[in-house]
Amino acid sequence: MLPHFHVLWTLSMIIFHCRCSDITNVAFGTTTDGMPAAFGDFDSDELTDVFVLRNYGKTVEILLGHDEEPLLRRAKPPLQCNFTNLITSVVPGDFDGDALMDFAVTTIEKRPTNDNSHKTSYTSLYIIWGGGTYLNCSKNDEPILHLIGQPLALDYNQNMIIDLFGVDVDGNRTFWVFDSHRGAPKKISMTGGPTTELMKPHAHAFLDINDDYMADIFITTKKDFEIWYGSESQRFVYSHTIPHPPRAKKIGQSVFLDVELLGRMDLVTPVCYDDNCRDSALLVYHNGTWHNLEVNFKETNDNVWGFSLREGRKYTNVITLHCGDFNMDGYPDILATLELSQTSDTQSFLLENIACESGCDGFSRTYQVQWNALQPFKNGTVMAVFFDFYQDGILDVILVENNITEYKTVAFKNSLDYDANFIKLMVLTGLSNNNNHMIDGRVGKKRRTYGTNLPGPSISYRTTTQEGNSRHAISAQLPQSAHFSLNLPYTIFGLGRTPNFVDTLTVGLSNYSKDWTQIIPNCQMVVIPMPTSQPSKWKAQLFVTPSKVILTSVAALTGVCGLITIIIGVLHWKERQEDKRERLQESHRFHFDAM
Ligand SMILES: [Ca+2]
Ligand SMILES: [Ca+2]
Ligand SMILES: [Ca+2]
Ligand SMILES: [Ca+2]
Repeated sequence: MLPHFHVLWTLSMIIFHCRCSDITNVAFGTTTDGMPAAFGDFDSDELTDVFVLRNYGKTVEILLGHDEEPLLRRAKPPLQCNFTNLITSVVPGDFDGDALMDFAVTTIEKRPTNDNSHKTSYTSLYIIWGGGTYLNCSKNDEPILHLIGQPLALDYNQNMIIDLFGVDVDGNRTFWVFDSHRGAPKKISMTGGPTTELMKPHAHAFLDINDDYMADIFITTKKDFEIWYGSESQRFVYSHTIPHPPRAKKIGQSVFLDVELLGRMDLVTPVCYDDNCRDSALLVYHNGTWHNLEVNFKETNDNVWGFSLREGRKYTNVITLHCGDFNMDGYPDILATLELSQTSDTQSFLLENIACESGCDGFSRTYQVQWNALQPFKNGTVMAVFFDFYQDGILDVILVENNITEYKTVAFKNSLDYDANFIKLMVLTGLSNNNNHMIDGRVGKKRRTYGTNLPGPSISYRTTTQEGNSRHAISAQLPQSAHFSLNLPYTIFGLGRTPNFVDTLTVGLSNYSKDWTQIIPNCQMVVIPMPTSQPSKWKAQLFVTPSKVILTSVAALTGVCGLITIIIGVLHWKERQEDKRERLQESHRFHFDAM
């Protein structure tokens, strides 16, 4: 009886799978001291890897994604580089066009407390050249360039080699354009517009703002926000400024989101109307004015929370929002870290995008703090960011917990109680290199890589919902790269319960675009936009992910088969017993007859 019970128990575990949300062990194993700094698929196996900082922020290491536990683990030998100074940012990208992922690392020297001039706090930038399976750590005394503050990753000249934008040591706005020679990048000044001093920390972004499929630049300055439109001939042309939100004492990191699910990128900015953020708000810039979404930060017990902003602290030194569709209804949700006071524990919360009943400055959507959505993770979380651990299109969450002195990563599994549909899409640089070794694919197939993280593409879809309404959504890939913005290298669109095909999916970059029609939901799509100027030749690789319903059906079917086998076995055994008995009776009868 015992083995049968065991089988049934296992089956029920598969069917009514565990709703445990804390998957730290499954996700990280014992490596929980790596602070997430950036995402990218370093080894080109289609599983996203995490760039983490260890050793008090002086070592950068790549935790490779796996499809078995632990889902993120150290490579053997470890993919890591050590620095003498504190690492401030990590920017993955292909900086030499060999189709393999490299990454930029910025470090900063702590300046003496009595020195307020920026001259002593140069940022040193190093490029770590990647070889697919190994790293070429650069020497600490040989940074490739110096700058002030952190850079923004973009592709200045649309050659799929990643370039950088920032402030040079003389205080000028500068592009650093990389080529295939792995030498010092070409310096190009940004000219033809305002020269206002840039905000530090900044929330610069590289994305298509005016819907021409050419990525533009959004720049945060000390006075206002600037928009520079991308153009084929002159690269970037100054367009206009957006005023800072009026009366805001603190301005957090802006993000671009399709808040109302109308296929429009809105500028969303967290602000505080007082110095210590007891009076926090989430604003959206639309039609020339700032709208207050009137987010209610008051808990049911009357505690009023505000954005956490603590100078010099990991992750909370700026107000950062991390975006993704948590409940797969199509509307982008937000993860933010809040606090009750400057001395209380901080806590990261889900801000769910919900319909606005009244108010919200005329906006049809607002955000509602879900106080318990990330249970059991509560006190002391300083950062939360979306990550798809199981490659199933459902965004889970990586959190960082701070217990007095220690920082520790934990993982939260998002268990939706319904079968939501999605589309997951990643646009690669499309570069390939015949000199590269073939890479082991996940299904044992060897293949060449098609490049890596690409900032700037715009991704949108149009479809008709089950209710017959048309729906248009838009997203930008990797628009930001500095100050732990932790953008994922792919886009996930939640489609709600709509199991229909998506009518049109559009990918646009470098002034070109391509439509794909009738896309099946629950597929993961990788777009290879090569050659850039001939969209008809752009390729898309599809990976279909079986939905939960199918998996449950398979499990149920297996269960039924198992049950039938057991019944057959039992009946068979009974029949044999009966036969035996009959034979015995027969033989008895025979003896009796013979007598
Ligand atoms: Ca990988
Ligand atoms: Ca490279
Ligand atoms: Ca370039
Ligand atoms: Ca949502």
